[in-house]
Amino acid sequence: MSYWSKTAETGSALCISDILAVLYFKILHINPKKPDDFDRDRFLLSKGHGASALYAALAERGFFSVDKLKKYRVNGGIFHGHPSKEVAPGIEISSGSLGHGLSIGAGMALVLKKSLPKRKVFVLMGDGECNEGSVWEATMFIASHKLNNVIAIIDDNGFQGFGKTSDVHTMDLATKFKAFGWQIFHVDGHNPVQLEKILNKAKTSSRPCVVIAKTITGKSIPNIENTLHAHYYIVDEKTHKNHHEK
Ligand SMILES: Cc1ncc(C[n+]2csc(CCOP(=O)(O)OP(=O)(O)O)c2C)c(N)n1
Repeated sequence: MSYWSKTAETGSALCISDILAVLYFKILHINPKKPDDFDRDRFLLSKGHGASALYAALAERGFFSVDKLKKYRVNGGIFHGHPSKEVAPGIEISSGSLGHGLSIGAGMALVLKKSLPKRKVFVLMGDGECNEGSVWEATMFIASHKLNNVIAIIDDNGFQGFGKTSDVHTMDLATKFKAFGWQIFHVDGHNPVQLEKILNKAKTSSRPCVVIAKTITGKSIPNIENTLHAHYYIVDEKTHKNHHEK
């Protein structure tokens, strides 16, 4: 999709693709034929700039046809660089302005807890996104309302827009979430078996959970993996061909 549209944020999408594959094929209680069914789990992509991974997961899961992915970020296209709820079924929220997904998820979880407590709200955030103060207001709110139907997932790739996350703002995410009363899980964000196991465990917790997933920005394109450049990289002809031939 990056190659067709000649647009970036490639690394930010590749690092969450394994997480989305496990969520959409193993974890979420959803029905592509009834995308608005109240009795469904919700998945909120709070780090909206990883949108291409979300569109691909929704297409593969049958919410719309895979050909539509060619309509990503092109003139006359359908899919924007950040998700818009209106453009296709299965997109739960419009996102892109970082730091809002967990608050929106908190509201959804509060309603669901009263009406359908077994349904979960999953919110995927970036590690850099967790610099936003609103994330911590939501964290407090969720703990204080005992919303154990919230599962936050942090894409912990160690990078954000302008550098390494540890250089921009030192934060021990696990200690912080723990201090607010959340249950913490660590997982390799590229190991589908482990991801499935941990996410299923988080579903049975009596507390709100955060799954800190160690990921690699630019995963699967060796020359950009684990670099800041992955964020801005546009897939070139050679890389596109290599991946197609595989
Ligand atoms: C409120 C807000 N501020 C700034 C941006 C610009 N921005 C887009 S992506 C990004 C980096 C986010 O880092 P992280 O959450 O770690 O995502 P990753 O780099 O891992 O994809 C920033 C600052 C934004 N989208 N929203």
